[in-house]
Amino acid sequence: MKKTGAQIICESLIAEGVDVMFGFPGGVLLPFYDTLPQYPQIRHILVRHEQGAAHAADGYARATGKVGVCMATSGPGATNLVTGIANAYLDSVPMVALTGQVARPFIGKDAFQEIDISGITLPITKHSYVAMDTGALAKIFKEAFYIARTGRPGPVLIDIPKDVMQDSAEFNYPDRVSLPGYKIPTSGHPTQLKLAAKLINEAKRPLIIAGRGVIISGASAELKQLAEKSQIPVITTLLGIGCFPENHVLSYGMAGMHGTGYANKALEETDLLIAIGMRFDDRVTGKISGFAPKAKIIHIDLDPAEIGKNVNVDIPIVGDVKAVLQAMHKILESSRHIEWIRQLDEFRKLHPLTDVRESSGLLPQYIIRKLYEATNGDAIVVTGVGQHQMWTAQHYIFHEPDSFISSGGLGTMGFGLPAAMGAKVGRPEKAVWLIDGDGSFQMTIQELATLAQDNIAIKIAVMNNGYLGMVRQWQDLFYKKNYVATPLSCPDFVKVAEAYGIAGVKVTRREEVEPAIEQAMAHDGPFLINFMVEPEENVFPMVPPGASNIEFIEEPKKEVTAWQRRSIP
Ligand SMILES: Cc1ncc(C[n+]2csc(CCOP(=O)(O)OP(=O)(O)O)c2C)c(N)n1
Ligand SMILES: [Mg+2]
Repeated sequence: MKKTGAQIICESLIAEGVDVMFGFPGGVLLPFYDTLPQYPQIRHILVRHEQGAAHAADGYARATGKVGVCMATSGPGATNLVTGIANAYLDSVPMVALTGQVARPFIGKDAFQEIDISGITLPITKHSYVAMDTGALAKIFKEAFYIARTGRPGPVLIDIPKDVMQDSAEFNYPDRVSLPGYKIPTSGHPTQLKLAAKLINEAKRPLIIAGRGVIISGASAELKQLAEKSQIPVITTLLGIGCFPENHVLSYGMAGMHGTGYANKALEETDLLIAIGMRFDDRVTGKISGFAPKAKIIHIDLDPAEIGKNVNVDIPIVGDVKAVLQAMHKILESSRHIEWIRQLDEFRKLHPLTDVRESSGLLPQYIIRKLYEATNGDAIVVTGVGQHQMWTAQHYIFHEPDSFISSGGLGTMGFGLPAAMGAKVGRPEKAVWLIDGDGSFQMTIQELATLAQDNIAIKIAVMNNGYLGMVRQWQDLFYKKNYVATPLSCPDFVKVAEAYGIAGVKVTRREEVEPAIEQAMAHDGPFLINFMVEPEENVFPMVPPGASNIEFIEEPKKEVTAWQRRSIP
């Protein structure tokens, strides 16, 4: 049967199981928006800025494991998506980004709102299409969703000229894709698996470092099984948080720049590092020459491009993490590492996470602990970027995969609010808390209007320190407290929320923390708490930039230590 391009887009979305999309209209999208009401199965959420649409699709995708969909008009609408697409690319998030394009006869004429968005996003998409023919739309959609969600997931762009939406063509949604050049590795090579199993069986001080690949692969159960069978302690990357329950006896938290002291000590002492679904980001390795210096390394990853990219490894295993761990489980011996685990527990005692020290001011660490207690660790927690993000990673105890949603690779301030919105839309049954910074929050604050219009009941905790705190911390530690361009004024967030029709309270004292959290949770609808936190609190431990992980520093030291004098590149 013949359908218009706009109808084919909607039919294709439905065929892919899409029931919600985040978008913002414009001239070239009018044929699409004119058609959308024929398809009430698709909920369209109108954001206030296209960056919000991309981050919302991202948060939705991370919270559900499904492909997130966002849409923007040509020109400025499309360019407003760019940060969100880059964010999804760096964190391997499945997304399909749809952009309108000027009609075909105008392409290449510098027409009004014409921009080459597929060119702009080429390095930050897994794949992209310019749909020049209505008859090809269905095939393009089929492929785009397949590419976005399979293998190492990522964003796929489809740019669609206005007249392609207006023309008609036969519609048949393909039931399979044919992409001969696109190969997805499955189980790892048996020889490599055997070699790895031998090393694991022989290791005295084995350590697992797990990343977001475990979550993407849905391999949390397999990871737990493996760790328990061979009694191997587990640390994670920032984006690996939640892939292994942090209240498990074998969990030693997050490693890297703001990782726990004991995770970084474990990295220093291990004789066999088993890196699973992680990519040795510089924030987790520190100085490469000082990374896991005594260890052989096994690297399990789906993407062969990650093998040996940053760190030389002894045994690479390219394959889907879940399949590899299942195969590994069969050939591994049960073992115990009593001495090693005792040593790690000793590290934990020597280098605890400092949190609730007595302070007249309000400490973000304390608030996050209270949020954990109040939600029983059962919320989806989304963050902005900065100190509050690191404190959340350190002090909330995550039990489940997909419960910590944060911008890792790109470190995008402004990610939090729209991503939390997307997470709540995808998982309405879950409590979703946004823990944001006053700087990050102001970058996409306009999405409060979307929360209000669509009654998206997220709870917002703004850690209001009056600073671009993480940058101020670097100025404090490495630039002689020369606080330039980091003191930050902000509007009264409670009043702003109120103006958008959202309830909120301001909290200045410790005694008010718990009641405010209770009030937020009891409130039917979105709610904001403006926590006026200690302005100059720093995140510790910290591995200074350029240093090895083992050189982490803990409490604010009065004396200037060697690393503080080091000149930073
Ligand atoms: C879009 C963007 N611009 C700049 C930065 C650099 N940056 C990283 S953290 C940070 C400060 C964040 O301030 P805030 O959101 O208030 O969080 P805090 O560190 O105070 O908790 C800045 C400016 C960034 N990560 N993203
Ligand atoms: Mg701040």
